[in-house]
Amino acid sequence: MIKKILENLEKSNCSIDDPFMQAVSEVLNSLQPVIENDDRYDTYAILERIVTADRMIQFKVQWVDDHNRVHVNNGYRIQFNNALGPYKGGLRFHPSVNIGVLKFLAFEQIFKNALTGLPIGGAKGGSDFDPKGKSDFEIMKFCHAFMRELHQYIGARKDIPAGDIGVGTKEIGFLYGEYKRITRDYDGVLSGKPFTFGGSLLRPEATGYGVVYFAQEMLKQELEEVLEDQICTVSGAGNVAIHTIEKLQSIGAKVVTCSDSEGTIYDPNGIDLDVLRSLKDNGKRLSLGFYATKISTAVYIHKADYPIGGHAVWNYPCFAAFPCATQNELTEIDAQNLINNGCVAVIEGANMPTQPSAIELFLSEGVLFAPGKAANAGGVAVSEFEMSQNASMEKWSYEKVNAKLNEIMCQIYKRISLTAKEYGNERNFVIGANISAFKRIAEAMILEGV
Ligand code: NDP
Ligand code: 2IT
Repeated sequence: MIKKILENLEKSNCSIDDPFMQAVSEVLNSLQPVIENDDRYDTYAILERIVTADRMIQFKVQWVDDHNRVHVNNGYRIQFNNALGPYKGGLRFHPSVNIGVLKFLAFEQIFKNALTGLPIGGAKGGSDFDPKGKSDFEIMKFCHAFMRELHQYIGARKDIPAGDIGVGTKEIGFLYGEYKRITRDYDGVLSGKPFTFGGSLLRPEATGYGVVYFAQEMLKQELEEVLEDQICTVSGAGNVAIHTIEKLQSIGAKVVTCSDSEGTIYDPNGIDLDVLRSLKDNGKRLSLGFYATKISTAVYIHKADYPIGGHAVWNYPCFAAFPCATQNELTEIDAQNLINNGCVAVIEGANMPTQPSAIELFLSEGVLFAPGKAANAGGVAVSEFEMSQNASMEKWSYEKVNAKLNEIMCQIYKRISLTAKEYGNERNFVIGANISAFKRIAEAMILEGV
């Protein structure tokens, strides 16, 4: 049955190297032991329905730059599945954005959101707009134009967008400002808002901090290990990477790498966060090359100077690796390098950063592998806390949000490790995450009827 669904999908509109097909194949191939034991999944055509988006909205975004030139971009919102709660998921602004990328992200989001145990469905959206090199006014004008279309499809109990690549607190502020101007509603329809008008404390940090809380729990339970005094490698230099590095450093780990789309920094003394932030924080997009001009012990490796098929960021000895940049950034060659260099755990901060053959290698070599849909769910979890605070007009303390975030990440680890064991695949957290999320979503779809 699984093979047939994948073939049909391929025939209908997806090529095999489409990231959506990659994400769907991984999930469906995990589900064999579940579907063969419960006829209801077949009766209710759950697999066919779960791989089909409820709706895919595409719109034109027209805006004017600082030199009065007119631009047109594509805008999208994919509302994939709302069986467990209102559609929920981020917006990505990056030139590589297209339907295939957003479908994979929206599909993954359904499963991630289910793993949190919170009442949220899955969605994703964004645009092929490139924020790089744009002034704040241009970004504002683009965000306003984007929201002029998007506002008609979203709602605080319907679909609640948030940030992702290229969309942080600043962009969410511009988007929310326009939403309020158009609708006169102050209902918190976006999460990740600036704190002064409805944002939650800790939302900017939540994904990265949650990744580290997940890693701590997994290492404690599986290996009786801690991250303190351990060498870690991190890729990326954006929101998720910076807060992963910050939390790792605060618990005494030494992070020796970070990267962006142009190259990698290796700093044997540990990444200097102040310098990194001066280049990358809050939407700044200066080259990581400047880091090496400020810190004499650091080395900058431009991607053109590294052999094709791998990435310099994964070629250093480490105890644990945290891919936090983008999809498919960690190849089989990178995985082999990590294993050769003694890495015992890989925890995904980004969405689907590890290529399928690299995951297989980690699993076969006994490297603990935490998939993004489990390990990076802290961001969307705190988004849901923000929705709760907005609905009740409350403001929660930092301590309360942090404690709840930690608790959710530990629960996710527990849920997926128990499920992996229950289905005879101990320590296979890919199978554990996919099965445990699927059962929850499928149950709701069955109970809600067709
Ligand atoms: P940011 O835009 O803040 O940072 C993205 C980082 O990834 C930048 O360092 C960027 O480098 C790098 N990057 C982007 N595209 C590429 C590429 N094609 N090749 C190499 N590097 C690239 O985004 P986030 O930190 O928010 O997101 C990072 C990852 O985490 C994404 O996979 C996202 O989906 C995922 N995620 C984000 C959450 C959030 O709350 N923000 C929640 C859960 C997951 P450069 O500046 O050079 O483009
Ligand atoms: O991939 C993700 O989980 C996000 N970009 C955050 C989604 C959210 O709604 O906070």
